[in-house]
Amino acid sequence: MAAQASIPIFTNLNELYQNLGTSLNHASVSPHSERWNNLTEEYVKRFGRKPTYIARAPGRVNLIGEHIDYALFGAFPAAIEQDILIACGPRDTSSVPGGVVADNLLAKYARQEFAPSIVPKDLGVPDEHVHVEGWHLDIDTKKLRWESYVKAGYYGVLNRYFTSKGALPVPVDLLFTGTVPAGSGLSSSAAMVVASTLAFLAVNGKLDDSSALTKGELVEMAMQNEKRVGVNSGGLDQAASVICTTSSALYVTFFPHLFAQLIPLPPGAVFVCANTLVVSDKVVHARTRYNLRVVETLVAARVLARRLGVKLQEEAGGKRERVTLRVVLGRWVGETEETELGAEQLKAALEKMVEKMELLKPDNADGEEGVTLETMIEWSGLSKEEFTETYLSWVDVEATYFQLYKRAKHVFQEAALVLKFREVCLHAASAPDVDGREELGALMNASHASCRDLCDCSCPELNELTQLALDAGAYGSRLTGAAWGGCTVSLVAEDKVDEFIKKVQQGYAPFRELEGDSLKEVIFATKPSSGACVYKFE
Ligand code: NG1
Ligand code: MG
Repeated sequence: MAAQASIPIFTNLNELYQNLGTSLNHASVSPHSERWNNLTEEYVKRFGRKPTYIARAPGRVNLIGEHIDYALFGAFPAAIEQDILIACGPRDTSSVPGGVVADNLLAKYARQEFAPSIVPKDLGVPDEHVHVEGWHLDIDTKKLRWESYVKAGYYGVLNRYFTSKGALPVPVDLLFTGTVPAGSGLSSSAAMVVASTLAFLAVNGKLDDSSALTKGELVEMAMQNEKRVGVNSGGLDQAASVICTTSSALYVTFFPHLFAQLIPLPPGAVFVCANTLVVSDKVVHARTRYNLRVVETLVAARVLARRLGVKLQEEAGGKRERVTLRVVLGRWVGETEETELGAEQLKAALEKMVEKMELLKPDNADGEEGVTLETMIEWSGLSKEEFTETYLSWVDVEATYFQLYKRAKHVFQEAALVLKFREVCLHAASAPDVDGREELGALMNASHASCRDLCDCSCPELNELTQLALDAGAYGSRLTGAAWGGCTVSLVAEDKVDEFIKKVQQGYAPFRELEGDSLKEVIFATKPSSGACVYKFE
């Protein structure tokens, strides 16, 4: 299984460049060497010695399956060429143990210095690897700060591998460079966290032996790490950034545990990303957007369980459960550990469940199809205190009306679309006469509609850009990532890409004046890139 593989460590740059593949966005055959060499040279200039490693993690484009990873349903991302690179090396040993100097080639991200401290117990998000005492780093969860992602990556490494008694973490110098646009839905944040996690692992000698982490373990670690920034995300981005390869997209699912399957895309299918240029600041808006979706989805799962007669753990004498929609679905159709639902059965169950969504619709909606906090608490069957402890104490959210019906319906429908998308790709790969692109396009359009109307994570510019893409001949087009801005992804015939890009450029006002590299930064074709890796200087 793809998640069991070990993390690639290269000692030969040509092999590494080959693994990264050719670029769709640069004319030169080896577009990589310039960036990697430049980063190394700058490191030497700034820190006075060569780095010992460079860690790389790519951004990703999610082709379908939005806002369902945290309900533990599968998504379908591919890694993209745009990535984060971190050159790193130990500082002289007289520095503070574990102290970090983090510098960035982009001048707008100012140099940061910080050091971890040992605290009696973990102060952040609970983490199974944190022992009685834990390492602590101050992370600002109210503002978007670039070093927060560096600290988040460091957190897991510190608390998994170091105690106050054994060997201490080495002090490190880091130099960052990146090509994933921030706030564009292409997951610069996960690329930052994954690359940082890898850099700290590498400098501390934790990748040296063959018993080092598997890709799956790195994903789990990066997932925990990224939560420290204040967004309660699922694992889609980290899985894509770590596990993807140049030949395929990734079907990744999270129940009962992380499972990743590489799936080839049909020949002649090119995915074009177009950036609305509306920057989505997920951290600042987390309480009314992303984290609110997480809470709405979880509460919907509890209410649905009660209304379908699905048993919660506490009814069998267990602890109060924060059940997910995936778990409710499984229990509803009698899934057990031994009879885990296959893709076909899961799709059938999802379709049956979508029919049940009326159960979540209020007779007298307080607002649209939404309900107030009071109604929601009543529906949950919990006291106000119990409800707060289970659903609100670990996350900050705000809404007048909570949309349980719309969110749950989105999740089940979208999860079914992902399975259909996967099926079409597999079918097209096994039968040369099957094209598949029209069908994939239709599924992407359905997903966009659901994100727009039920998940409410679109915005006027995303709707405009997807429509322009369809008018310009795309098979399908949708928003990608958490959204409320950021990018669209469109499925386009390989031989029509240039024409497509021209048409969209003419249609979308913010693109009209752009040319050359500035245009390529906002609308570009992608093909799957390879996942995270490390280069070791010898
Ligand atoms: P982006 O696009 O990186 O903000 C977020 C979440 C994912 C997933 C998608 C929506 C993070 C790190 N990632 O992605 O887990 O829920 O939104 O499908 O927050
Ligand atoms: Mg992100």
